[in-house]
Parts: sequence; C-alpha cells; structure tokens
Amino acid sequence: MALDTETRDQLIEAVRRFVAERLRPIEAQVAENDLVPDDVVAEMRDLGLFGLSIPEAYGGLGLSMEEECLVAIELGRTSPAFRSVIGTNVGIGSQGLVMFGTDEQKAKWLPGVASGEIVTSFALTEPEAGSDSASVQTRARRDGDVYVLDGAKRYITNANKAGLFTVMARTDPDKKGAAGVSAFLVPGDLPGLSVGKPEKKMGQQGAHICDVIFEGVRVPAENRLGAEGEGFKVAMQVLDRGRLHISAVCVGVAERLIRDAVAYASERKQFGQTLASFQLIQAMIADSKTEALAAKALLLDSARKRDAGETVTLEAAATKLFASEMVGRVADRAVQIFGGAGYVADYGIERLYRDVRIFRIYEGTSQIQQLVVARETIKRGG
Ligand code: COS
Repeated sequence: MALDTETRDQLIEAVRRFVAERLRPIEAQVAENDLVPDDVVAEMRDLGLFGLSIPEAYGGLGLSMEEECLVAIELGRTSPAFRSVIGTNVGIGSQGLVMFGTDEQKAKWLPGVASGEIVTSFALTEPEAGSDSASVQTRARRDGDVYVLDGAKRYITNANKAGLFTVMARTDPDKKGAAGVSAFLVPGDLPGLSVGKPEKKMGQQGAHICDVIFEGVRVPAENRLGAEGEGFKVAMQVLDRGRLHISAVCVGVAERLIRDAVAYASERKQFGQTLASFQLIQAMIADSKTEALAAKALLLDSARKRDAGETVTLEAAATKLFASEMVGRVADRAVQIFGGAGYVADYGIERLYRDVRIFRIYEGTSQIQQLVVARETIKRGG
C-alpha cells in the first residue's frame, strides 16, 4: 500500500535526520568494533525500519517498492553496515514469507519480523552453489510430518542474529536443477542448526555473514514455503525484489560520496585555487552526478513498474547491474578527488570505497545480472 505524500515525506525526513544525527557520527566506531551498538538497533526498531516492507496487517509500514527504495536511498547515505541490520527483515529474509506464505505462516512470524524482535536471514548460497544457485545440495528429506535438513549454507547475512531462516533445500535428489528445490521457514533455535563465526571481510564491518550448518534439523512440514519444487522460484522472486533494494542503497551511497567529494573539492586549495575550480576535477564530479541521476531514474522507474504489478526480472537485474557498477566508479572518483586524504582512514572515503565493492557481487554478481538482462531481452524479442 502506498502512503499519502505527507506521511511518506515525514518518514523520509525522520530517516534522513536519524542517519545524519545518529548514524554518521558513529561510522568509524562501528567499523572499528565490527558492531552496530544495541541502542542504535533499538532506535531502528522504534522508527519502524525493520517493518518497512511488511504489510500493515502484520504490524509493518507496508511501503510500496518505490517508497521502500526512497527510504533505502536515505539509509545509503551512511555506512551500508547500518542498512544491513534491517536489510534482511525488509528484503530477502522476509519477502519469501510475504509473497508465498500461508495466512497461518504470516500470522505466526510477520509481526515479530516487522517489530525487529525476530531477525530473518535468507539461506540460498552454499560452498558449491554461488552464482549457480539452482545446484543447491542441502537436502530436505521428508519423514512423516517433518522434513529433515542436512547441509551447509555460506556467507549468510545476519545468520548470527537470525530467529528465522528462509532456507532453499533439495527435496528431490533425482532432479538436479531448480525443479528439485523447495523453500522452508526454519526457526534459528531448532536442534541441529548451528551458525559459524562471522567472516572477516573487506568492508561493511558491523554487518555479519556466517556459515549455517544443518545436521538432521527437523522442520515441521507446515513450514514449507510454497509447493514442493517451487523453492527456486521463491528465491528468484525474492531476489528480483531485493536487487531493487540494493540498487537504492547504491544510489544513496553514491549521493553521499558526491556530496563529500564536492565539499572537499570546494575547500581544498592547490595552485592557489579550490580543487572544484579545476576542469579535470569538474569532469569527475559531472560523470559521477550524471551516473547517479541515471541510476536513480532507472531505479524509481523499475520500482513503479513493480508496484503496478509488472514482472521486473529484467528491470531489477538491469538496475542492479548499472547501480552497483556506478557506485564503484563514483567511489573510485571520490578517492581520486580526495587524493592522499582519500586513501587514509580519517576521512572515511577509503572505507566507503571498500564497503561498496560487495554490491557488484551479492544478490547476484554483475555477470549474473548481464545474463538475466540478456536472457529476458532475447525472450521479449528486444
Ligand atoms: N522469477 C520467477 N521464476 C524464475 C526467475 C524469476 N526471476 N528466474 C528463473 N525462474 C524460473 C525459470 O522460469 C525456470 O522455471 P521453469 O523450469 O519452470 O521454466 C526455473 O526458475 C529455473 O530457471 P533457469 O533455468 O533460468 O535457472 P538457471 O539455473 O539457469 O539460473 C540464474 C538462473 C543464473 C539467473 C540464477 O541461478 C541466479 O540468479 N543466480 C544468482 C543467484 C544469486 O543472486 N545469488 C546471490 C546469493 S543470495 S544473497
């Protein structure tokens, strides 16, 4: 459901203030400690951020895709690790349940997801199934009124906090590809489920990814999400949506980097003039601004199409491809404009440069997005 313009603007303004006053001042501390403090997470809950995309009937804000993207752009104006705290509940961790869950499943889980009491996680990737996600090997064997899960998932965001996982597992070992995969809602406290230590990463300290191991985990059959064999489609539709959300974060970080670069270039003097007065600096600012505007326009157009009920597999992949590559170039130019100051830690530019690198990889690499765009374009005949 879409908000009225006034309520939407108030929400965006509240998030903008929260980012500027609460999150930006602690960016370096969060990166240093690899932890978003509990009181900040509590404030995110109070703002309703965990429930942005959860229907109002279950206690969320029920934002449209366009509205969610506008909020995600605001959250992108600070370290992406903060967005990651709420990212799985708003996106990949909850949307399988929102789109494919039964009324009983939704009533049981969604209120806790919307409030942030339950953190959700999306468990698709495995050691041998990254880009080739249809080849998941985690097994779900039917045994009476339960499925028994065995296997391992890798690089699972927020796994160490998750109370509920959406897990893609193979119910039919005779079917090798997508057709043998089903989706399950797996509570984090079931016996036999264990979570590894958070990985040490290039960037986004404060956001955590871990292995998840399933050893004879008995999941009630009523927790299956969608029909048997439909799990891969559940995952793909969750990702279609998630790719728009990630693109919004890319736009937000790009806007932040451009502002920081312009502020620095307007202050810093060389050869008796501000950097901003040099045309070679201006060219970098112009390229970054143009690309960020283009990404935002593509994003909002794709989000509106999804809100209108269109299938946006192509648009979401194209947007993620463009927006994630764009923010990489913008971050690179920001380091260049800052010069030596862009390379040292004090200014935070090198941190954002590292943070944005993952956008070209997770929720589908740029190469996977190219593949999806090409396939869909060929299917549509142009
Ligand atoms: N929406 C609905 N259904 C979809 C879909 C989508 N976006 N994409 C694929 N499907 C369906 C197909 O229609 C097909 O169904 P049928 O067999 O009934 O026709 C089935 O799913 C298998 O699709 P496909 O043959 O295209 O599967 P592939 O193995 O070729 O994989 C890619 C397709 C590569 C696009 C997919 O594996 C992918 O997106 N990989 C990246 C995964 C990813 O993003 N990982 C990040 C980790 S999660 S943070």
